[in-house]
Amino acid sequence: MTEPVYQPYDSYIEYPPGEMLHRSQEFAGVMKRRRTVRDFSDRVVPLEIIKNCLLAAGASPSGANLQPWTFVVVSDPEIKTRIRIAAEEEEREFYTRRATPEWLAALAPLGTDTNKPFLETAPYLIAIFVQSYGLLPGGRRMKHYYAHESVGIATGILIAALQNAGLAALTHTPSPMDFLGKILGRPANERPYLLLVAGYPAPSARVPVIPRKTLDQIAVFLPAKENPEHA
Ligand code: IYR
Repeated sequence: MTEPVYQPYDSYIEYPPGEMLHRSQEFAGVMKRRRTVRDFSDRVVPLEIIKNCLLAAGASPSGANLQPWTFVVVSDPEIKTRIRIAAEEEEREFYTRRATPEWLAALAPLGTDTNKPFLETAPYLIAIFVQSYGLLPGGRRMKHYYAHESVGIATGILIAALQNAGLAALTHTPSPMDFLGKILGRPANERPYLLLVAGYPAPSARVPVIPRKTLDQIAVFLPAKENPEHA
């Protein structure tokens, strides 16, 4: 059993309430401008920006701090082509056979189809893997806790970091995604979680007109009970 080692929380910065309000508004503004993009430009994006976004994602909380994620950054055109071919094969199966009419109806407002040119056009594909278990030095397995939740949180922070940096992203989930592990040569403990496409939107990019729920639709504010001790 390893005992915890503590240090003061020196990296914490407290902002005055006015500044907190401003920062929270600004960040909500940045995130409200986020749209899932399907038309990407082939413009080059410096890898350093992607690395910084990955460092932000890597600072996410995770079950028992086991950080059960692997991000594979693909920019090689040949690998992107192989991923596109394999993904489109799955998508053809999905759109013509696997998807229920109900599912296709839910997707209709997004205008998606089997054609995934962005997998070749965008400068980066970030394949995100969940490590279902870890591997200890002697090859023994280390159990991972809440691995999917942890990778979901890290993915959300990565999407926010890309948006904050001024990039567009697309969460792409061809299903099943087993081809990703094969093409990218990932070990048996890693399962594909999501394929994130990142880059500049094409100048001609258009996004569907779809609604966002209002605050009242997504949150419930329970009134605080009067506490006589605090009255
Ligand atoms: N993976 C398919 C279908 C798809 C499914 C959902 I749920 C979406 O939100 C969007 C698309 C595709 O990428 O076309």
